[in-house]
Amino acid sequence: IAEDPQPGWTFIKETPEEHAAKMEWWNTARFGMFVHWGVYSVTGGEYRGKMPTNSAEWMMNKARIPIADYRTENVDKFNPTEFDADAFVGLAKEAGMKYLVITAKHHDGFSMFGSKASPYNVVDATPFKRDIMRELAEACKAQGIRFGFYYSQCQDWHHPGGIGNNWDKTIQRVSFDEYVREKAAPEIRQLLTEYGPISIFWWDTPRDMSKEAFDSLHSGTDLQPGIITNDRLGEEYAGDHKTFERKIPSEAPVGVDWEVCMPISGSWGYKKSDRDFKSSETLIRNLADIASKGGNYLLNVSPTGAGTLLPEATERLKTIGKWMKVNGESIYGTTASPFEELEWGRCTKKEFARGTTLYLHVFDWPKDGKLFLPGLQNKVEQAYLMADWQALNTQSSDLGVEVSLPEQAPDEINSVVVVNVSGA
Ligand code: JFZ
Repeated sequence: IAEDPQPGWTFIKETPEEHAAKMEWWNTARFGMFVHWGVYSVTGGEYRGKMPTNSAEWMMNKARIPIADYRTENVDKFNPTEFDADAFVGLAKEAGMKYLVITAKHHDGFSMFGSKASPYNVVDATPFKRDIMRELAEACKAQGIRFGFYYSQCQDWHHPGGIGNNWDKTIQRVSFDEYVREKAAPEIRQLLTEYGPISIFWWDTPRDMSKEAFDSLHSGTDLQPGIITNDRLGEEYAGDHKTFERKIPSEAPVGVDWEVCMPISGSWGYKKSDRDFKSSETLIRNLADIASKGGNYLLNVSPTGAGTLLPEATERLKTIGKWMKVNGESIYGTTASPFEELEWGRCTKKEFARGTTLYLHVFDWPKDGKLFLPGLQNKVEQAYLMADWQALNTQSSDLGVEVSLPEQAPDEINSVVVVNVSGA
């Protein structure tokens, strides 16, 4: 038996050329915002004085909270009056992010939009009554940010046919197929027809399911031509890109489009006690590291029950934005460079008709003023500092190219040196 190039039910509806064209904006963007926001954000991961999990959006499951209690403690109190979609999207834009993906429904089964399939939603079941997905969709459209939905298609701890809730014994079980028919499939169709152009559908998390269930979930995405999906619909489904979780691969993945999703702090959903914020230095270097391997960075933030981000998150996004304003050219539209993790930093690459531009992301500024790029044999046309366009001298040898740097790094976190070379 020959190895099947399209295993299982995976059906490919586009040619490689069509696929590449569809992915072009995504592969140019390199940086997006992930948002975990739901009714779990109200108590910030706390239940009866305990914080049972590092991922606060899992609180209902980890603390085995009955559906009725979850409603009174979280749904009834969800009233994020400080939420301002324009300001929120504006901050993503200021950070240099090109797309935004938000939890339309997480595992707890609560729909953050005016669902017509389930009354367990933000418009019908909370004092807030506003359709958050609509407000964000409109703000993204107005500000030129691509918009996408995260949707937990299998786990649903509220619907009696959803997967995952084995602690609430009051549930009168129905089949998974019924859950798909009644809730998941119609909600997906609604999200993909009533919220304008949707660029991404982010499935989470894969489970075995019947071909019928798979087809009715999957076919929803046909409603948005050009939509990009991740690889978490079902075991049989490759999607358009691979998702890495929390960790950056140490080697560049080949032959696939890929993304790393990572929370800015410890938890995906807002957790009151979580002060595990990654430094701006780590975040900016992560972005360069991922771009140098040809991937996207989907950086998660966690709005509170009030509807705003903590100052720690806002401050970091603004710092990244300042760096991107100067150095964005070294990130957007770049591809993996032939150079692996370099001693002093990373390298991204762009090809032009005139030749190739290498962007050297210098994390550790050399004390002796000599930056060495091992193995580069192309002719160097020019080299300069991205921050101030100051020209730099270079010296080529059999071993590679040495760039002479000024004593002072223009940026303590990541200074970009641009090297234009001939050829590819
Ligand atoms: C899932 C969710 O359970 C979690 O709450 C969060 O939304 C995250 C982004 O996605 O968690 C996963 C899913 C898949 C893996 C790890 C965590 N995985 O494949 O390694």
